[in-house]
Amino acid sequence: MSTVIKNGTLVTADRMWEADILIEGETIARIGADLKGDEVIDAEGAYVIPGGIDPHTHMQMPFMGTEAAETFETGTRAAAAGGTTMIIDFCLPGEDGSIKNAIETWHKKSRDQICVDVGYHMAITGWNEQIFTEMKDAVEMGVNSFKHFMAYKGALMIDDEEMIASFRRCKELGVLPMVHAENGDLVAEAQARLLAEGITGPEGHSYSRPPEFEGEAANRAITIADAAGTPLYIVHVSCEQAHEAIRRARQKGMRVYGEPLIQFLTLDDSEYQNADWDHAARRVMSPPFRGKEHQDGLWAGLQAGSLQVVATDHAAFSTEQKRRGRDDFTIIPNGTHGLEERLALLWTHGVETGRLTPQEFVAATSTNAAKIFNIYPKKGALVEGADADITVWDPKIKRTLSVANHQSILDYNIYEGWEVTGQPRYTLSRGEVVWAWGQNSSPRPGRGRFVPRPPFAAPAKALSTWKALTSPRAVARNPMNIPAGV
Ligand code: DUC
Ligand code: ZN
Ligand code: ZN
Ligand code: ZN
Repeated sequence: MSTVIKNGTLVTADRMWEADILIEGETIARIGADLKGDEVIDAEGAYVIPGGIDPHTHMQMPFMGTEAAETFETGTRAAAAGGTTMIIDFCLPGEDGSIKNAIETWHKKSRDQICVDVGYHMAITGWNEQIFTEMKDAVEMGVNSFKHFMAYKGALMIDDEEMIASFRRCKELGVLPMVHAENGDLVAEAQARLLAEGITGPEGHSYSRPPEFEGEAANRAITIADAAGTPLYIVHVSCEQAHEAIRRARQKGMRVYGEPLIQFLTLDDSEYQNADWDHAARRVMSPPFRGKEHQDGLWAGLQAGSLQVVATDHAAFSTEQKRRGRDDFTIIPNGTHGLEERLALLWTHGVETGRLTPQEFVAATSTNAAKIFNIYPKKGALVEGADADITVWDPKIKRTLSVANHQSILDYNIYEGWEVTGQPRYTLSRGEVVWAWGQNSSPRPGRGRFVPRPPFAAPAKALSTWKALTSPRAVARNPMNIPAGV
């Protein structure tokens, strides 16, 4: 079976041109003029782009005493509806502390549910010989990126010594460390002080996590990455302080990547002052939304290339779950949604406003993540041989974002009533149409696949043993083979 996408304008991270795409089976067989196939998809008046990749999601994540409500099924259907054909979800170790078992647990949760492809990052939430050893197993299981929480004291947070050891281990395995950059000790202290002063509402959440706490942690993580000689990916960059740290590191030649969220680009901290408790609590996430001046900085970073990837940190908690924190903002489950809205919002507020070119839009929503996480050009590209993960993007369709028409499991939408311009006319995952505008598509759960991601560099020949962890400072500013230009 072959399919031709005809009459569209192809857009990749670096080009825009008119051509047909011939898909045979699951991959792109040819790109050129006047191609023929068994079936035709009409892309007249539309852009044909690599399917979106959201490298930051949390489906069914056990977190803050509950579990994220979005399932792999509803989440990946929402992804398809929004033009996204791959997510990279975060595995968290369970009570046994085993990261190997965590990956198996995530496979069990996702396998029969996913409608589009997935990959995993692994969270490093402690440090011991078992984790040291199992990181190598995780790499063999197709995980090439390891996230470190510098916040969530008493739960997921690790300290500097543990982070230094883990970054060095990442370096020798040829994989990418990631950080959630917020100073968790300062956050915990601020939370206690605010509660003691009687500030219990969602506004306290944003007071307890100022941008300075994020900037400090970003600088610290960058310094540790520099000492370990490894690149670094900073998730959910929300503010100028963290952005500045990234700019400075890149300026001196370090490979440091920054990920603003679509939420941070479009929403600000006034949301936490809303008199409606539910309204404010539904927007509680960490880091919190910031002031407008930070938003301008993040847009500038995307334009200048100091920030590379627009993600969502999709962690969806229902209103009822949020209400667990009715009397204490510190127990409101942290997380907001955006997987389904990401492309339309970035198109509307980025491309339509002239801030981003269509090519930059593709880079930020797909190609840069594919390069940074080492799945390029299987994903994130329109080239012969690539997976036919393709979105036919219709820049004319207007839609009102609403709980009434979204695919997410959530009982609300933080963008309720927002008008967006641009929607997927079709979303194709490995050659199969999984979403068609206006047709109430229902992609088959379980058709999605896990995509293993190999290490970036060959592992060091003699891997260190658990005992030999305090190796000398080894600065190497370009130690991996992440393709240039991101
Ligand atoms: N921040 C959130 O808001 N939710 C999930 C985890 C995180 O770091
Ligand atoms: Zn985080
Ligand atoms: Zn409201
Ligand atoms: Zn996250």
